Amino acid sequence: MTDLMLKYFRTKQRRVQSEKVYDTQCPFCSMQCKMQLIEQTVVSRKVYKTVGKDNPTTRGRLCVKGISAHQHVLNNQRVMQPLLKVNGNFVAITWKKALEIIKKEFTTIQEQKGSDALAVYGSASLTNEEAYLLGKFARVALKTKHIDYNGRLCMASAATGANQTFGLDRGFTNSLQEIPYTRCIILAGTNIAECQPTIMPYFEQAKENGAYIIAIDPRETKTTDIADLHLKNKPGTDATLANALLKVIVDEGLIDKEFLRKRVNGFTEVSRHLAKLDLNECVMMTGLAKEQLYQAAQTFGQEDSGMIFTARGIEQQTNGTETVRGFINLLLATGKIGKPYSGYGAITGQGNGQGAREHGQKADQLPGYRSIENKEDRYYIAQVWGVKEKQLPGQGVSAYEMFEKIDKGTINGMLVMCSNPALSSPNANFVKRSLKKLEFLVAVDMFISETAELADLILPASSYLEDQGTMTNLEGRVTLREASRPLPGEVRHDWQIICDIAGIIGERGKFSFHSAEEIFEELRVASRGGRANYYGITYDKIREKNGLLWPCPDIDHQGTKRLFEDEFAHQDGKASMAVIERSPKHAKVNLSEKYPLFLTTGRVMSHYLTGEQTRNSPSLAARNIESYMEIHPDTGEKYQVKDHTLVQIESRYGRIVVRSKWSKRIRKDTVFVPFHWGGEQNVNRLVADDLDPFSQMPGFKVTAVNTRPVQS
Ligand SMILES: Nc1nc2c(c(=O)[nH]1)N[C@H]1C(S)=C(S)[C@@H](COP(=O)(O)OP(=O)(O)OC[C@H]3O[C@@H](n4cnc5c(=O)[nH]c(N)nc54)[C@H](O)[C@@H]3O)O[C@H]1N2
Ligand SMILES: Nc1nc2c(c(=O)[nH]1)N[C@H]1C(S)=C(S)[C@@H](COP(=O)(O)OP(=O)(O)OC[C@H]3O[C@@H](n4cnc5c(=O)[nH]c(N)nc54)[C@H](O)[C@@H]3O)O[C@H]1N2
Ligand code: SF4
Ligand SMILES: [Mo]
Repeated sequence: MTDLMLKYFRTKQRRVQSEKVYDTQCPFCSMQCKMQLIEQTVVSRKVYKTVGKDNPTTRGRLCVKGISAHQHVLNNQRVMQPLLKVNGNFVAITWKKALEIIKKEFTTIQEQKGSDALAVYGSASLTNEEAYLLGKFARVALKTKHIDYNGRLCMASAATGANQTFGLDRGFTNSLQEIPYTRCIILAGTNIAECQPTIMPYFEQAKENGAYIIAIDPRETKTTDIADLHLKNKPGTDATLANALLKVIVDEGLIDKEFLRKRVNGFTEVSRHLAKLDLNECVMMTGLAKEQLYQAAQTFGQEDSGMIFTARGIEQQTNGTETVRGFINLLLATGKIGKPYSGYGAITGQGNGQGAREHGQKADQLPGYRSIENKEDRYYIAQVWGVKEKQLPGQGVSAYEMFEKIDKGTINGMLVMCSNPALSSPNANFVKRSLKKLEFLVAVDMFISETAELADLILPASSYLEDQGTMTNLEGRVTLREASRPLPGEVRHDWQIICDIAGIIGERGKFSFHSAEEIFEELRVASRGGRANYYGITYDKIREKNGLLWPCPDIDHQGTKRLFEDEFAHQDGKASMAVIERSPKHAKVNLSEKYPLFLTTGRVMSHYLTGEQTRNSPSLAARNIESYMEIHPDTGEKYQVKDHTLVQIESRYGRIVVRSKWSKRIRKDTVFVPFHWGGEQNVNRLVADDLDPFSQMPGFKVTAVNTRPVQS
């Protein structure tokens, strides 16, 4: 909204008795749209409105989720005090009592079972300061190696793929401003129109400027609608597709030999591998026509510039890392990276999906994208934290693997902060059973989520309206969420809660922060010299520059808009091309007589992740009140599934019941179910527990299932 419009909006409100305006950023996706909550008293009644605020990324735009975000925060379902489970019911207790209970339970577990018997489960919806502090808390206060977070279910394959190929992962190698000027765009497994709606104008401008857009998705979506060419492939066949495209590019002589020679390792092995590849077999596996493969490969290869964007569609696969690398291979082979209007972008998901993967809440990671296995990195961080290198624990296990450890009895207590794994994890029935096995579970949340419901203790956390901190958006821009609304009830900030718990278990000295900015000052130093270097970024500088793209190594540095212009981040400065030969673990996604359909999962515009927030937002809940299964009418007929009826979907792992929705926009061998609902509608009860061997990403995007009408 422009200043003029705002003025008009305000003067129109003649009956307004008082008004407060709070600046903040949207609590949902990685666009991190800047916004204001306008709180007015009108005839003694409070009314609220959210409006967009200008900024370099989203120019004041908001989508429907952002506009309605305040509704869940102001909802009376919000948890306002610490809640203790007593005889199966939650009762309100004081913070003092809550912290004493934590001290007693944590200490007992660790005395009896050792430090690693406690685990921490974090989130990429936390601010950088909180994500950083949670990693420090696990290693320094709890002294456990077990910390991981929900980003493992999100962009772990993209991060691992980029790290392996480039030696660095910043999501986008270029800034958003370059998108309108590129000549060819591949959108692989991303539904930006519903998932990052305010990014769309960049792509629409590119289209107006003549860019050719190729979308890869087993379904037609609002995103594929803008494409010139839609490759409607079989789910889980994207690695094969990337290989096939590269083969055509090589066969047609569309490679950039000079670039490959100077800047890339591994092309010889890749081309040898491609020579063995049978295009007809790729056609059969992907379910696409050969002409479509040629059209896509030739256009991408021939254009002067090009960009590839990937998201969860190709990444949430048991070969997600290799698939990402397969698509990056296309950029390397054609020399379309490190140049204007050419590059790669993993379209990160959560609000701080990028930043929260850089500062140490991953099992194998220390702040600044450092490695917990690297001696030098350990020494540096130990010195920043004021501990001995030997005292830092080693590498723990990934998010889902923590539940396996609980099941086996080697993890006995857990702190879950800002995540709802009972609903969002694969093989959700098992995860729920594991959570129930814990001797002590603390959930830090705003609502009694399906995970919090299983907790012994719930701690009330602050929201995007109250909690100040930095969030790194999808282009790698570090932004400052200025949130200043007073804390309601007994609610505390996540960072305060971390400090409070550290304090009560005897580590107050290393966790004596009084503001988010103080934590950021320590984070800056901890990230200094690391790959994700934030040292040159300060709150004042973010305010002045409207955000800065990392790396920003010193105070005079202005941030880095485009990566890899001269060299990649591997030691020899070269990118590393990968031979992609492993096919997804088809053992469990192979269709069979019993499970004849592919199930894929994803999102709808009006809901966010496990829906805890958006289902508590009346305007959003009303748009989609329940889950559904998208199915092609012909497939529906085949399995006696009529439109708009209750159906059962079954996999080797479980069963759910949702309503059918006929659509000609999906492949006939595939059904789609969003994952924003719990209980009987939780699609993750069906998803297998196989993980990508490099990123430990589950295969959310392909499961073999059957479906039938629910008998009444
Ligand atoms: N409205 C809304 N927006 C969100 C979110 C939300 O929950 N709701 N979540 C945020 C988060 S955390 C994330 S990670 C992002 C996710 O953003 P996206 O990754 O764009 O979202 P998804 O719907 O999970 O998947 C994208 C597309 O992948 C397709 N797909 C499924 N299987 C395959 C496959 O095998 N191959 C290919 N090529 N495509 C496939 C799906 O049909 C879907 O259209 O969105 C963020 N924004
Ligand atoms: N089948 C299937 N499953 C998936 C996916 C898929 O595509 N398909 N996608 C995966 C992806 S990409 C993601 S990112 C994960 C997300 O999975 P989750 O992290 O489990 O999902 P959220 O709904 O974000 O959970 C956040 C919880 O924290 C609470 N919360 C919100 N803000 C705050 C805060 O500031 N502080 C605290 N303490 N609590 C807060 C919310 O109320 C909610 O209960 O799901 C994954 N699961
Ligand atoms: S959900 Fe994403 S696009 Fe929509 S307002 Fe929020 S940050 Fe912006
Ligand atoms: Mo995500």
